[in-house]
Amino acid sequence: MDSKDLIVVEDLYGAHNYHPLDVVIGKAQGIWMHDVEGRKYLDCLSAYSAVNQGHRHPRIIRALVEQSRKLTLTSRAFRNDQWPMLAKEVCEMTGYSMVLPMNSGAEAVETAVKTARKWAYQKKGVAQDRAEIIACANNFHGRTVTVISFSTEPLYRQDFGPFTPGFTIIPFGDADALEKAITPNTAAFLVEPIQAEAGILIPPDGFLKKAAEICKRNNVLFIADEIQTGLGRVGKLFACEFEGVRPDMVVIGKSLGGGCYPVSAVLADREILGVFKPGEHGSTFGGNPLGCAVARESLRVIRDEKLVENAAERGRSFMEKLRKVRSRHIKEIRGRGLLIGIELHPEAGGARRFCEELMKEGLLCKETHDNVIRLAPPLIIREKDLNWALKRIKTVFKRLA
Ligand code: IF1
Repeated sequence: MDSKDLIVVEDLYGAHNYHPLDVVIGKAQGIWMHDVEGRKYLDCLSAYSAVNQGHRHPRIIRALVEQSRKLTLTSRAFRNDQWPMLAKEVCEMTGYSMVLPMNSGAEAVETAVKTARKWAYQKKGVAQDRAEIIACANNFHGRTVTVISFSTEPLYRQDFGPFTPGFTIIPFGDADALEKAITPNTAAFLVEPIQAEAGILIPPDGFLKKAAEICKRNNVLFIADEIQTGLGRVGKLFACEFEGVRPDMVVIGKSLGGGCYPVSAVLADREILGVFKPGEHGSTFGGNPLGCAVARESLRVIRDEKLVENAAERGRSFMEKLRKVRSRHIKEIRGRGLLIGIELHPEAGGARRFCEELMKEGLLCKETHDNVIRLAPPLIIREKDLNWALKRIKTVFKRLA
């Protein structure tokens, strides 16, 4: 079937909870994707950072295939030989002493919420069912009912109530507001160190550090959602490192699965993740040997190929070059590492039409929040491919001038 037919079939049978660009990808390798007609595109989204190692990384695919020939799933009713090794390796790489594995990002965020609540009752002495968690306006942490209960985006909440209570919202980047929002019942502060969905928003300098200090002073857990920013995307292993902050709990996902298998996790020290006793939490596929083998190799690729360093260097030079693009439509270029946003003036007519033009030039990008073009290629990208992308971006800005 060609693209046209596949789009008709998808729209007929598939629920319409997305509005994708009309490009139908049939295969991909590295930074390149090919549609079913054979047209080639540079992937500038990386499946929202899930494909940081590039599409079908040979080592990750080998780990997937080899593990699938031996053992794929036992459930956690029995032990398997991959989970212990992933647990050890992810802790050694990140400096935490415990890890709890899940599958999707939203599930891992739910796990962090459950952990924080349990910790509040068992360790902090909060009265039953009184624990509060503070989150930020314009957050994105996933789509489950509890997670959208603290979303501030009406689109994500409309007709999905009733919602889970126990969440307070403060403006992103406002440390004073955090301090004021804390009560004796506050269990945790949950934050994305860079708000990606909200338009690649970087908090004011010093906010994360101040927030972490406020949390420490008030015996409140500082939880970083690094699902999108973590594992190298922003040019550090974790975005919190920009301010020297070590969160009490870190949530990771996306590229932990190397772009081929969903793996997420919550990282923390023993005083915190140690609150779980057998039977209190879990997931059929969480910690499964296939996912763990993939995650182990995905982490090794990040380390061996120096993807964190590459994201930092390529990101710096790409952002510099983007800042030289002259267009009356561009309001600001911002980002860290290879998580970059081009914010357009409202008069530009929205980022979507730019993404559609970029697609015609062979660049697949996704707008975020109407006026921001998000650029987030796989972290394996080389300078010459970014130059190729830059040329296409210039062409489109000239065309839509
Ligand atoms: C979709 C956004 C990106 C995340 C953070 C948790 C999750 C995500 C910081 C949940 C997921 C995705 C999911 C994707 C769109 C996307 C997204 F624009 F919606 F916000 F990346 F920027 N925390 N982000 O970014 O992880 O349960 O999806 O595995 O289509 O909803 P998940």
